[in-house]
Amino acid sequence: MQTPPQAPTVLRHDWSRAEVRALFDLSFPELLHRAASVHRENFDPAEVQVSTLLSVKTGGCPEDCSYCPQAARYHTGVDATKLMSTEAVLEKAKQAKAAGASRFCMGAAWRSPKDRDIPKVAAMIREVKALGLETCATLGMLSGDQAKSLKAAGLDYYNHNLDTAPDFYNEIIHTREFQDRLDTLEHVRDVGMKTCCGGIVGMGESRGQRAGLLQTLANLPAHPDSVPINRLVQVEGTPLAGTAELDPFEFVRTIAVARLLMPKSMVRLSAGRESMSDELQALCFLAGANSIFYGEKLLTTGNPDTERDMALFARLGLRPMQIVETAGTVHASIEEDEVPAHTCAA
Ligand code: SAM
Ligand code: DTB
Ligand code: SF4
Repeated sequence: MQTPPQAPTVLRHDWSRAEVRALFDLSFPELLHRAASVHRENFDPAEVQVSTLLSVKTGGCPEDCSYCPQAARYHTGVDATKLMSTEAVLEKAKQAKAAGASRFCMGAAWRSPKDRDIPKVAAMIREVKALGLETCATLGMLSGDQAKSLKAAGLDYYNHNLDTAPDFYNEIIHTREFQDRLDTLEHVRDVGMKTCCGGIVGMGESRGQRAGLLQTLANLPAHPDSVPINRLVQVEGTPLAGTAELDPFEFVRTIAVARLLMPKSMVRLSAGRESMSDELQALCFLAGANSIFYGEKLLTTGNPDTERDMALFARLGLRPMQIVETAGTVHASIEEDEVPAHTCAA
């Protein structure tokens, strides 16, 4: 069977599900070749952006996300904690910076922050930013005013995932709508903050639904600046524990298609790395992943040891992306206006 021809196109926001599905259906070598080509047109393929995560408020969440160990309704052994102090967060951020991270992401197990929480998180953001780190937060749904306050505190990125395709969403989450997620992303974009938005694969969705997730992400009014692709971390006690494992090559395909659809975005090889072989991770970098979570813990579950990651970077000739500091702002070394108007294979 003939593969679809490779035609250069501009950044697109009008992908059909069939077009995205056709990319998934390419032969593995053809798909990886196209993704690797688009990757190097837009980035130095030896550079990987490195983010460290910290759970600043763990567990006790009222939502019912079927994958999540922090939902209060599942018995996962995660103890609920209060919001951490700014001092304790700052200490962790200093450690992350010393270990080589360029971005520090603060996560809270909230459906949405209460207005009274915003000044506390804003203080954390100001202090972390003063260290010269890029700042990211993931706190649940945000109102326009909350987004404005976080932006004013110096928040660079807001992480809010679509998680899965619109037509699989109701199998996974019942306590908030897909549209609620789109609304939060709009509030974040409207105040000029960068978006970090992706999803989880390996939750029992079909290939067509993986295509649907990536199609929805690429068709947002602006491509997310960072696109985390998480492989489900199965946690005992959550409804998704025991789900059939996703074929590792299908995970690599998902990374490759994300790279093709969103050529200028940082595609992050996110949760699930701890149980991946070095060879599988290398395939993900070849497929266009150029960002990772770094540090022994994600929010509540494990991540590879920093020693293992450093050894992998050395073996693959990869290096952490440096951040550039300009007046009042920090950003990764590759800026939109420095990269060529990219093309992508469709
Ligand atoms: N509570 C906030 C929210 O849901 O918007 C922010 C934190 S929440 C833990 C951030 C993201 O982590 C989720 O949207 C989901 O994509 C990811 N996540 C949570 N549990 C996961 C798991 N077991 N495996 C993979 N990704 C997971
Ligand atoms: C994202 O897409 N993945 C991260 C981050 N954004 C917040 C979270 C992964 C969480 C994995 C399960 C846990 O450690 O609790
Ligand atoms: Fe709560 Fe976020 Fe976990 Fe959903 S993903 S249960 S909103 S912490």
